[in-house]
Amino acid sequence: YKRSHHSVGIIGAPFSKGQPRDGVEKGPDLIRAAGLVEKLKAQGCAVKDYGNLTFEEVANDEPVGRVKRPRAVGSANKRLSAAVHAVKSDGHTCVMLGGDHSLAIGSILGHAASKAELSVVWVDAHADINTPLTSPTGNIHGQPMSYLIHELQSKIPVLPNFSWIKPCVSAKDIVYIGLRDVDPEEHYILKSLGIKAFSMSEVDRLGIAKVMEQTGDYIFSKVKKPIHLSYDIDALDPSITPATGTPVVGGLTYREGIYITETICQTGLLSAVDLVEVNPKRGRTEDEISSTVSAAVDLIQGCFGKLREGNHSSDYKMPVP
Ligand code: B3U
Ligand code: MN
Ligand code: MN
Repeated sequence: YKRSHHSVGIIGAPFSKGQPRDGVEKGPDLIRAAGLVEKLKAQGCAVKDYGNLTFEEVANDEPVGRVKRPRAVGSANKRLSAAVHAVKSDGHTCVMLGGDHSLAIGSILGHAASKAELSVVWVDAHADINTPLTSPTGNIHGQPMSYLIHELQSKIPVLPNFSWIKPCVSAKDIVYIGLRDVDPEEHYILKSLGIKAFSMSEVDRLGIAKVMEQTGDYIFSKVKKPIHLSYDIDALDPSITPATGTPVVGGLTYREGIYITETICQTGLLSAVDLVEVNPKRGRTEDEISSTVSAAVDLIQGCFGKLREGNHSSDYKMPVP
């Protein structure tokens, strides 16, 4: 019911080389053009926009094994991690606008550099936990979690520009929500590490309210760690967010998607958010693009206290006649 007093630092990461389709690098500017900064300010947030990162061109970025464009992805994420670390050092909750989901590597590592330990809530149709050796596509946006989890370290081969990457999350501190397109190798990894996952089956069985209640019970059963929310727009159903690289039918409704952000906000532990995989070139009409972008803005607003019941500031005074 209250207006929020969150302090938000926004970083744009116009990067697309973790996957093959161009257009996803337009995400940050489109989300800003839809009024993100103004809307967050209107709901009571202090907002600092750090602008867009620039990424160096990497020549001769040949595949290593199956892994595509490792040098570009490694160096872009190194820059991003420094930028996220700086935003956290300035005392803000960090919002990273992607770009593709390979950027979670730098975002989570930069966040982890300022905190002892993190919980990660990963909202996505996909698990993005392939190792370079299990990946069926070689696209690094399907692999970011594998580089970040302590328990998988022995399964990760050496890659150019990846030597700075050190795992920073424990398997027990991860919760997935929205899964519905998981490779067999990824399923094996999730099960063998005992990673908590609410696939769309659990959303169907329990309803989103119980899913979020159990998510909270799970991540608060130990010490309360800062939360990194990594939100892939393809978690939502393609009827709402069609402008994305790998849409998968049977996704979260708009209401379920927003409910996740409202409940994560209410924990008071949200410390960084990624909003990734908005790709205007994958929208077939202007409506498909604007529906995707406006859902992205709404999700971020939900992360910072916007409630569907309405909000008001604590010093509001009724006008008197
Ligand atoms: N699991 C597949 C497909 C995929 C992952 N993430 C997205 N697509 N967006 C892979 O490429 O690893
Ligand atoms: Mn993803
Ligand atoms: Mn996805």
